[in-house]
Amino acid sequence: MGKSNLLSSILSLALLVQYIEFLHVHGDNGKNLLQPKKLEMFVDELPDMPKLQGYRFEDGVPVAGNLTIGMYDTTWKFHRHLPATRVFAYGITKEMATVPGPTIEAIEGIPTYITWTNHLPSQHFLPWDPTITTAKSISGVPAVVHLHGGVQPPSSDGNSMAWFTAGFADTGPQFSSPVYFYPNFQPPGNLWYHDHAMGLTRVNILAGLFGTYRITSPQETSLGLPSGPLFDRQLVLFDRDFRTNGFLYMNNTGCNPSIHPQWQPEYFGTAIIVNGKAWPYLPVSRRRYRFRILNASNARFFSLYFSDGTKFIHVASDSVYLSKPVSTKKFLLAPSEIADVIVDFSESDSDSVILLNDAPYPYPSGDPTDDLNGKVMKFLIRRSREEDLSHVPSTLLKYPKPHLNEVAVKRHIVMFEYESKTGDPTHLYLNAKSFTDPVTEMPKEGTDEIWEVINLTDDNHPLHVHLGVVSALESQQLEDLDKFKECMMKKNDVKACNLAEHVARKKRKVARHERGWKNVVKIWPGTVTRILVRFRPLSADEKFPFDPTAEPGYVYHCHILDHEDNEMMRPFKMVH
Ligand SMILES: *[C@@H]1O[C@H](CO)[C@@H](O)[C@H](O)[C@H]1NC(C)=O
Ligand SMILES: *[C@@H]1O[C@H](CO)[C@@H](O)[C@H](O)[C@H]1NC(C)=O
Ligand SMILES: *[C@@H]1O[C@H](CO)[C@@H](O)[C@H](O)[C@H]1NC(C)=O
Ligand SMILES: CC(=O)N[C@H]1CO[C@H](CO)[C@@H](O)[C@@H]1O
Ligand SMILES: [Cu+2]
Repeated sequence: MGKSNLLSSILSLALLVQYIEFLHVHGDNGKNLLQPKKLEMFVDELPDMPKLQGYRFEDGVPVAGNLTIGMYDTTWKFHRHLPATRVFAYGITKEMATVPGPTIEAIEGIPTYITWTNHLPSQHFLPWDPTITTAKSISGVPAVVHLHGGVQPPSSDGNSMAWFTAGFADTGPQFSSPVYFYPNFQPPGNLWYHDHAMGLTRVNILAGLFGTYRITSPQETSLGLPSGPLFDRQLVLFDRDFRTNGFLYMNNTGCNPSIHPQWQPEYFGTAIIVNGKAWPYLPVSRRRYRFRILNASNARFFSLYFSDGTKFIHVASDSVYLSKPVSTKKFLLAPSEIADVIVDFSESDSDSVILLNDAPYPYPSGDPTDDLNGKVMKFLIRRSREEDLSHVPSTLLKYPKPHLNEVAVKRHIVMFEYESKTGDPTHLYLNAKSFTDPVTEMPKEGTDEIWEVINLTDDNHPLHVHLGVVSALESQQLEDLDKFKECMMKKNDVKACNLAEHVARKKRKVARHERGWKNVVKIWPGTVTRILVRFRPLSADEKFPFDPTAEPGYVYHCHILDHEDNEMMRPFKMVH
């Protein structure tokens, strides 16, 4: 046995010992699960996460800012009647770490440098799965941060293989620098940062590694929307299950345990958490508020509406403003999608209103919601009316419209799910390729591309493309699906399988509040969805203010975290 073989055997053995120890501690598999109905609703006030400025002032002028944010092994109270829960959380210090992490505030055009540090322990406390393609280290829990919606160079994009452990003791093959550079050379809007380590994203985010990031600009301020810490709030929604002792619960038996001992295709929790509290309440005044609603669930879709029919006025979706406000009574948010809405409580007749959810899970064909996961949070509306100088202008911020005649390339992206003999999913691929297969997509900087995304599965997969912004154009149902799917499973060739013959005539229109530029597009089951991907800034510039062709490139993936980890993610490489 060669030296390196011996070394790798010792490493595998050490990991195995660590893993058996883990199962010993966490192997009760569902015993002592907390009945979520024991948690009284609307007793904790909605917290606001700490804010960090991603810029500094020099002589009264904002200039580039430097932050150091750590990942800590700490605890968090998710409900006043629940013991403190062990979490992994982002913060300036361990004492200041929160779930979600601090909100980072940046200014358009003023760069932010962030040094991300890892203070996580040697072992994870959630059931990761060593049999999927995953980052592994005996020196600690691998982690790496991706700023979702951010336009940043490849080395600062949080490539899944650029992970590192505590003290940078061990690093993934694509790791280059501990300092990340965020140019903020993009329009004002809502972003979020979260863990992106290969094969561990679902467990690291479930453990608490995510937070929001917003970019503002003077142009945005002049719109006159509700503003300031009281009236412009983040609402970060996610779902979790707990044990009676407060521990996070994640089933540690996979759906195909003989193939993948732990991996499950979708995590759902019964308790609905907003800004780190289960079913919180927020006292509000009779006036307009702005809510930036992020779905940070692993797999739960939210279809949100108010108990009294109060409307949402959408002003932006994901990281980009809409050109005009769009009013809805109900809307669907996929994992990692962001809705930025204005809500006017002065229109309400009652003194409280509940934010409800009725999206089946998995979406769209799973179980209906119930009394617990059908409720999100409560707003207590004060009697007195308050002066409200905010307003919603009839036009917001305008960006270049998708131009089909400028399209350089058309690609097909096909979503596959593979099953074991028992019919349970084993893994998911894009274009029938694993993450580690060689790069097949090489978009040219400064161009637009059409991607026809074909969903051959039963789930709605939110597709996320790093660096580029996307715009859904239309989607069409696929007919005679079984035949097409069978052919694709064998040949993986849309031409040979006569895609055109399977596309229904009728086109499904994109919802009005989703017609702008986005970072995540919902791909409905059994459809072909045409999306425009813009590989250039949203300004008039054709080039990014950095070299997007550098290593390690970028990725695109499904944003159901359990899918992304196994392995609904592919690399792409920009070229000049
Ligand atoms: C955990 O998952 C396994 C496999 O899918 C399932 O049989 C079991 O019932 C689950 N346990 C709980 C407590 O849900
Ligand atoms: C901020 O970080 C960058 C990159 O490491 C460095 O070049 C710069 O000098 C730092 N600025 C300050 C004020 O610390
Ligand atoms: C959040 O996103 C997940 C994953 O895409 C999705 O399953 C879930 O329905 C979304 N929830 C809400 C409230 O939008
Ligand atoms: C090709 C394929 O499997 N399509 C499925 C997509 O999703 C729909 C709705 O869930 C299913 O009915 C199709 O069979
Ligand atoms: Cu998916």
